[in-house]
Amino acid sequence: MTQLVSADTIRAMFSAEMTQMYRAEVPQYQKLAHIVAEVDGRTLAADETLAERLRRAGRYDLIGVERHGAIRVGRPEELSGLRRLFAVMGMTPVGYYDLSPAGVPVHSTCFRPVTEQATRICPFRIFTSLLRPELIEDEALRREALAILERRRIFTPRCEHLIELHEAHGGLSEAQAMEFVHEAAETFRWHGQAKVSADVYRKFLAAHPLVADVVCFQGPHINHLTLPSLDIDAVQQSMVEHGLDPKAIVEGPPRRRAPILLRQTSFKAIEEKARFDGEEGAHKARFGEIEQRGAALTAAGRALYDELLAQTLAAAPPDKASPADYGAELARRFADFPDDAATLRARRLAFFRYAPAAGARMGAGRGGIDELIQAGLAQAEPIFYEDFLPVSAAGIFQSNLGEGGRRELAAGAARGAFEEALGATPADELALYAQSEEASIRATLEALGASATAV
Ligand code: OOG
Ligand code: NI
Repeated sequence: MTQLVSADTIRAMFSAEMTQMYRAEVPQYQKLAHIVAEVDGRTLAADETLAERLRRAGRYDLIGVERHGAIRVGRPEELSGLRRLFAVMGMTPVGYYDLSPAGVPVHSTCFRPVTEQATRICPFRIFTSLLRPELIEDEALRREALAILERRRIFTPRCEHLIELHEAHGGLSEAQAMEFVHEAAETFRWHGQAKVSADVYRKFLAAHPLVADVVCFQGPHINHLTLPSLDIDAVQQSMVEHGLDPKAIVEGPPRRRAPILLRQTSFKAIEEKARFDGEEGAHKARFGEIEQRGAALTAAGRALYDELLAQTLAAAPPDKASPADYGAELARRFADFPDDAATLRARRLAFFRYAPAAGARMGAGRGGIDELIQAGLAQAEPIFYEDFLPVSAAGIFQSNLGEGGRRELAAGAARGAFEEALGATPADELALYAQSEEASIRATLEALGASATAV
C-alpha cells in the first residue's frame, strides 16, 4: 500500500509554494519580508525574555513563516470547489464574516487548520470571500457579471481529479501531493490576460472595484499574503522609510502589554500589467500585509472590544480624523479594557490554556482550576486568536480597493445563502476556543489529581 502524506504536510508544501509564487509576482512583498525580518531581529535583541516566551507558546519556530492569504470568488460552485480543495490540506471553514455593512459586496469565511497541533505545524489559512451579485445594483451589469462568471473554470482538470482521488482514498501519496500543490497553485496565480475587453473592465470598475477584480479575470488570484510581526508599529513606520505605501492606520486593538485579538496593516495595492483582449492595461488589487496576534476573547471580551471600537470609530472616523487622532482616541477608549493576563482571566474576558505548574504533582491540593491557580499549582497562558475581525477586514479591503471601495449597501448578512454555496456550515470559532480551554482544564485537573500539591 502506498504511504499517504498527512494533510498538515500538504498544507506546509502549499504554503511554501504560495510564498515563493507571491514573492516572485509581487516584489514589494519580498521587500516587506525583509523589513519584517529586520524588525523581528531588533525586537528579539531588545527584549531578553521574548524568545523564551515565544518558545513556550510554540511560536518561536513560526517567526517569519506564519502567514495567511486571501482570495475572492464569484460563484457558489467556486466556493464549494474551494472547500473540497482546502480539505485536502486539512483546512476547514471557520467563522462567517459579513462585509456588507462596510460597503464591500461580499461575505467570507476562513479556511484554516483547527487543532492546536495542526496550527503549530503550519498555521496557514486563507480568508475567502464570495461575491454577492444581488448587491450589484444595475440589473444589466449584474446579469453580465453572472454570464462572464458562468464561463470560467477556476480549477485545472488534473486538480479536480486529484481532489477526487483524495476524497476516494482519504489522502494522497507523496507524488500526488506534489502534483496537487503544483496544480492548485494554478488557481491562485496571477493571470494577466483578462476575460473581458477594456471597456467592460472599466464598466465593472466604475460599479465597484471589487466586482471588477472578481469578475474580469481567470480566477481567484491570491490578493495578499501576510507575515507575522513582533512589532507591527515599527514595521508600519519602516514601510514608509522603505518606499512602501502603508494604509493610514493599524487595524484592530491598540498596542497593549497584554495583546488581544489581531492587529494588522498592509501596503496599498500595486498596479500590475493586464491585457484586455489585445489591449495593454493595468489592474490594482494585490498587496502585502502583516499581522500581530494576541489572546482570543470570550463572548464577553469580544462584546467589550466591539463596544470600545464602535465608540472610537464614532468619535474619530479614520476617513476624517488624522491617523494620530484616531490612534489617540483608540488608546483612550481601550483604557477600559483590562491590560493584564490575571484580570483578563479573572473576569473571563479571554480564553486560557491551563497546565500544571512546574514542580506541581499529584497530591493534596483541593478544588477547581481557580483554586489550583491561586495555590500556584497550575498556570495559565492566553490562547492565541486564530481568526479574523470584520471591521479590520473591511479596513484592509478598502485601503486596497482605492477610491470607490466603499458604497452604501442596503443589505443584511446572508449566512444561509453562504452556507448553501459553501456546502457546509462554518465552525463557530468561539466554540473551538472554549473546547481548547476546557480540554486543558480537564487535563490539568487529571494530571494533578482531584487534589494536588507542590513539591
Ligand atoms: C480580504 C481582506 C481581509 C484580513 O486579513 O482581514 C483580510 C481581501 O482583501 O480579499 O485578509
Ligand atoms: Ni489579510
